[in-house]
Formats: sequence, structure tokens, C-alpha cells
Amino acid sequence: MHFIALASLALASVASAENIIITVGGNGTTTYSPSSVTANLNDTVTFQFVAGNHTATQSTFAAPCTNKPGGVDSGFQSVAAGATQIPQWSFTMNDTSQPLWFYCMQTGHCGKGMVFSVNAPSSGNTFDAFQTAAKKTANTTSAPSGALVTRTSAGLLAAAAGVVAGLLL
Ligand SMILES: [Cu+2]
Repeated sequence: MHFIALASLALASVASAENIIITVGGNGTTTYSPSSVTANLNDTVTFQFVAGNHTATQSTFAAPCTNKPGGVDSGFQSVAAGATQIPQWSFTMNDTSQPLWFYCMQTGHCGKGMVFSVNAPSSGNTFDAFQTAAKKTANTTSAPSGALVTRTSAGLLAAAAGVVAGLLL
């Protein structure tokens, strides 16, 4: 009986998690749409790369166009014109105590304001302030070697989420 109660709780927890879809590069633009979202613990944030060659790379508010050491990164996701399948990359929210900041690593895109945030505050370090800072950054980042291999879900955050779920069970 005890086990059944716990199992029900786990199922309820899974059912409440949302999958938040972000369209990357829609209509040939250098955008994430939407560019700023709110996510709860255990929600999944999924990037769908519909055109071009972009990344979703974690950065920091202080350095919008520089990858965060130990952060998550989709790697470059190139989509050929007329492709019938598009790459998708996702991570799970295992910590909502701080906002998450992302940018596109493709040369010049961050400087055009191609940035994204999760749970950005409504005052102070807002998404708009982050994007403004990104546009002031001279972005000369080019493709790191081997970036194309990263096509599936982010190991770090997903794995950490698994640990949290394990503790709850
Ligand atoms: Cu881009």
C-alpha cells in the first residue's frame, strides 16, 4: 500500500511537467521564439532548429556571448534547405533558483541579439537588459571542432534531474 501511494505521487509529478518548445531560426531569422520563457522544476525546454545553422549555448548574464564553463550546449544544428526532418535538442529544469541565459554561437548572431532566457527576472537583470548587453558584444566566436556530434538531449542537466527524481522516490 505504501509503495502504491509513492508511485502515484511520482506519476502526478511527471504529468505536471511541461515541455516548452522554442523555435530557432524561424523564417531564416536569427531568433529564438519565444525568446524568454518561464519554466518550473522538471519542465523540459526543447529547441527545434527549423532553419539555418544555430546553437543554443548557455552563457551568463555578465557575459552574454561567451559560453559558460560547465554549461549546457546544443552544439551547431545545421538544417539544409528543404529538409524534411529538423534537429531538436532539449534539457530538463533541475534547478529553478537562478535564471538561465543562452545565446547562439554562430558568428555574429549573438551580436544581433540572438539570445534566450529562462526565468529572467522582471526587474534588474531582465531579458531586455541581457539582449542589450549581447548586442554590445563583438561576437567573433566560430564553430568549435566536433560540435556537430551533440544532437540529443543535454547530459548534464538531464542527468542531474534524474538524481533529484531518484531522491524523491
Ligand atoms: Cu544563430
